[in-house]
Amino acid sequence: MTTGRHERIIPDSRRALARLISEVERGGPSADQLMRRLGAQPARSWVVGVTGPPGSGKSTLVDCLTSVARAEGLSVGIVAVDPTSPFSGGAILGDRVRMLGHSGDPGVFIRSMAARDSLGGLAPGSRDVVRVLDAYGFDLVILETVGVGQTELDVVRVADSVVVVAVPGLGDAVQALKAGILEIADLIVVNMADRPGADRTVAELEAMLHIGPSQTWTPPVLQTVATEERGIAEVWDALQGHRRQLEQSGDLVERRRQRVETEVIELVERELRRRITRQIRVDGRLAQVLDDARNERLDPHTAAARIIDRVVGRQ
Ligand SMILES: Nc1nc2c(ncn2[C@@H]2O[C@H](COP(=O)(O)OP(=O)(O)OP(=O)(O)O)[C@@H](O)[C@H]2O)c(=O)[nH]1
Ligand SMILES: [Mg+2]
Repeated sequence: MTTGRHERIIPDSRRALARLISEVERGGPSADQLMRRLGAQPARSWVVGVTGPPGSGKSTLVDCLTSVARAEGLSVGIVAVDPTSPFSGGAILGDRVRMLGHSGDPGVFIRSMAARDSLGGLAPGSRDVVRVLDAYGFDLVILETVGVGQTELDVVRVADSVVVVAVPGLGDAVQALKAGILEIADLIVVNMADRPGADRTVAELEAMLHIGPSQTWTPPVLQTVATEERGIAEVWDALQGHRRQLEQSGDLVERRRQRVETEVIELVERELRRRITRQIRVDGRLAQVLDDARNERLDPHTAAARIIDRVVGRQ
């Protein structure tokens, strides 16, 4: 499955791949070097993001989708971002246990990683991990993130197709809309349809979708019972349909270009933040500016402008 171009960087064995990913995940200069050596490769994997509230059945659904993909002969790389939220009790173990069905399969690679961003954002290294899995040659890469805070919105920065998982009842559909999640959904799955209220939740979600601006793609709202593998074929078909639409409309290329642009900007921001933080530590004048702001001798805007002028130069 190794691509010729990256043979020296991307290993053949799973164990070596796992080590490489750990290195990427740790971040820092060596991860940065590694990602540079990987080069500007065209994305080849189809990246599907699965997000939704804690415990909505995302991992179970990912497991089902993996089975379908394997039956079609596709190799699958899975990244499950472990939440750091208080709702997450047992999630790490849960993911591992449920995914054991595929653990002996050489066509499936499963990786759990921590969402280190305390604000609930996507783990900074997850995009790089997806890129490594892509370079390794997985046909399908699935990224599971828990929809808490920003994470569920961040997944769109990595995925080609975004599946939002909801569950029946309790106004969850409305909650989801509040988080702005419907705007990023390419497909909405009401899982646990064996529970009461699934039809109503579907109707609510569909009604919300129709309020939005007219788009080239209206996200289908589907029902599943992931534990019984019910509705999975329909989800898979809808995903294929979305992919075809992305390819035919040219949106896939556009999405990916947009993502790379965002990534570059984010890398610049991160590096600048690192430099500024470091310089404040070693440069007495900068520390003084900060101190003046803290003690209200200087307004925050002026203080920020002075720090920027000194670190990156005046515009
Ligand atoms: N009744 C019912 N239970 C389900 C269904 N899908 C999943 N579950 C159960 O719901 C629980 C949570 O499922 P997970 O797949 O771990 O959910 P998750 O969204 O990945 O959970 P987190 O990663 O912790 O956010 C498990 O006990 C599953 O067996 C379903 O369709 N119906
Ligand atoms: Mg899970």
